[in-house]
Amino acid sequence: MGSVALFLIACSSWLLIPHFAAAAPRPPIRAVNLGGWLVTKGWIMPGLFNGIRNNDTMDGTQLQFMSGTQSRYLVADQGGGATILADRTNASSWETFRLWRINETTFNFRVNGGQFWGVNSSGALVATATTPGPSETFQIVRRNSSFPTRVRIRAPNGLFLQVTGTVRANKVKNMTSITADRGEFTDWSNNDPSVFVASNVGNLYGEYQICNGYGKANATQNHRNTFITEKDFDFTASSGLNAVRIPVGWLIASDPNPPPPFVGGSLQFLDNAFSWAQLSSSSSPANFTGAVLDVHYYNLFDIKFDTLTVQQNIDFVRNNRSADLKAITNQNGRPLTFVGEWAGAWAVQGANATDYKRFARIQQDVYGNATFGWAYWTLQNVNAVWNMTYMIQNGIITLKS
Ligand SMILES: *[C@@H]1O[C@H](CO)[C@@H](O)[C@H](O)[C@H]1NC(C)=O
Ligand SMILES: *[C@@H]1O[C@H](CO)[C@@H](O)[C@H](O)[C@H]1NC(C)=O
Ligand SMILES: *[C@@H]1O[C@H](CO)[C@@H](O)[C@H](O)[C@H]1NC(C)=O
Ligand SMILES: *[C@@H]1O[C@H](CO)[C@@H](O)[C@H](O)[C@H]1NC(C)=O
Ligand SMILES: *[C@@H]1O[C@H](CO)[C@@H](O)[C@H](O)[C@H]1NC(C)=O
Ligand SMILES: *[C@@H]1O[C@H](CO)[C@@H](O)[C@H](O)[C@H]1NC(C)=O
Ligand SMILES: *[C@@H]1O[C@H](CO)[C@@H](O)[C@H](O)[C@H]1NC(C)=O
Ligand SMILES: *[C@@H]1O[C@H](CO)[C@@H](O)[C@H](O)[C@H]1NC(C)=O
Ligand SMILES: *[C@@H]1O[C@H](CO)[C@@H](O)[C@H](O)[C@H]1NC(C)=O
Ligand SMILES: *[C@@H]1O[C@H](CO)[C@@H](O)[C@H](O)[C@H]1NC(C)=O
Ligand SMILES: *[C@@H]1O[C@H](CO)[C@@H](O)[C@H](O)[C@H]1NC(C)=O
Ligand SMILES: CC(=O)N[C@H]1CO[C@H](CO)[C@@H](O)[C@@H]1O
Repeated sequence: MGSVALFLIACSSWLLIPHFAAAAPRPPIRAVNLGGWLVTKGWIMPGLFNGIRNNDTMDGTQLQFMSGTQSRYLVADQGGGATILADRTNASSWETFRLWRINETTFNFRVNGGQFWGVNSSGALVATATTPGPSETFQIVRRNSSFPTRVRIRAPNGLFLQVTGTVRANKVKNMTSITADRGEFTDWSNNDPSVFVASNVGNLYGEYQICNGYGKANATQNHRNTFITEKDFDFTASSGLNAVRIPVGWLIASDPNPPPPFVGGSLQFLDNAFSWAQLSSSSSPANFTGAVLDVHYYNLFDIKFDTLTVQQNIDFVRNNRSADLKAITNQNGRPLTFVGEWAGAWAVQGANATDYKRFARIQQDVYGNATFGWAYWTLQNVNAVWNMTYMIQNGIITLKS
């Protein structure tokens, strides 16, 4: 591809590396996002989490706990700042606890109001601390791998939480407090007030979770080495794309020592990217100066798309999206407009290859009017429609014609 230029969009969290011979970058950009590479995302590459023990309780997981003896949910009374009870028939936000993961078995539990579980001096479970420390640190002990959601919770004092008192018949609310005073023995039955059934009602799978889950020694190097390689750069260039957009995340600024649990070293991979794009390290990168308006267009993530047919999706792009793009593109062409993310994905079920081709075509035509250009989301992805390599290799997206 000859020499290429690198330029940096000031104040935003991605880099664009063009694949063309001129020294200075020139719109229109026809790019693909290297999403999921330096900033990992679970849905792009779920297999990344396979090596993490207890990967169903990553940092940020939301759990609800049903007491075996009471058949009631644990609740942060008032949503937080008070005691924890075990008397709710239904679970919603006050009954949902968000994990801060210290390691595979050890967590802080954050309640809806932002406070953390702790044990007060009478031995009762409360949610009053606003920052977690050792006395807000609990362990989840699972029965075994056949019953992974049957759990006991070991308090900071080494004893297990148990429900004290019982819910009276016909009473929705009852003073069933939780105390940290149950010993090691359990038969794991519903007669043991220290046994709870945990349900997972929300997960997070991203860069933080990967780094926190694997630990610094061993977190992301392998993925960074293998997910995107020189071959991908050869492929994008030979397919007719003229740039790659690389989401980098704010923490690259503190490389090589980002705050824990993040793992440094992503700058080294950017260096690799520059050399794969045949940008020699001695060549002077051109700075792109001037604002670029970066918009993301997906026919998803809004209920209005749920019921659209193939043709309605296409018409929406042709009419509504082009009007939207026109509205943000001033007559003088400043700021430059960039459809920094789009994809062939939609809510249509059972579409055939022709439908996908038409949808990709209309988007390229409309987004081709963006004055700076566009970038597809993403180059590599386990989901075929989000995987531009797949879309190009299977003729659904065509760039050269
Ligand atoms: C967790 O890891 C196991 C294998 O160890 C895998 O089967 C499972 O899909 C992973 N779960 C997630 C959510 O990544
Ligand atoms: C601990 O919390 C329980 C339950 O809210 C409460 O009854 C008890 O008075 C508290 N103890 C202290 C010392 O605050
Ligand atoms: C719990 O949910 C059920 C079904 O969703 C509902 O019928 C019931 O009224 C709810 N109970 C309370 C106490 O909110
Ligand atoms: C998790 O952290 C706790 C508290 O620091 C520690 O006692 C425990 O050994 C750790 N467990 C693992 C598996 O690293
Ligand atoms: C889990 O415990 C139950 C009851 O003790 C037992 O039947 C089952 O085999 C155990 N499963 C594993 C994987 O250990
Ligand atoms: C973690 O490190 C061990 C030993 O170096 C290695 O075998 C393993 O593949 C690494 N795991 C990941 C996910 O990189
Ligand atoms: C790009 O910007 C940086 C910082 O603003 C400056 O030091 C550098 O000389 C610029 N490079 C070029 C090629 O203009
Ligand atoms: C597209 O724009 C037309 C005309 O402004 C409007 O009536 C229609 O509701 C829009 N379609 C969607 C799906 O928002
Ligand atoms: C694909 O589906 C469309 C309807 O969405 C239909 O009109 C067209 O004939 C189908 N094409 C092929 C090749 O099956
Ligand atoms: C691109 O913009 C031009 C000028 O506004 C307009 O005539 C044309 O229809 C647009 N093309 C598409 C596909 O939206
Ligand atoms: C993307 O698609 C290509 C072509 O089908 C495939 O080789 C590659 O493994 C896919 N990427 C991922 C991350 O699954
Ligand atoms: C507030 C309330 O209803 N408390 C009751 C909870 O259940 C215990 C045991 O049945 C009763 O003694 C409490 O009066």
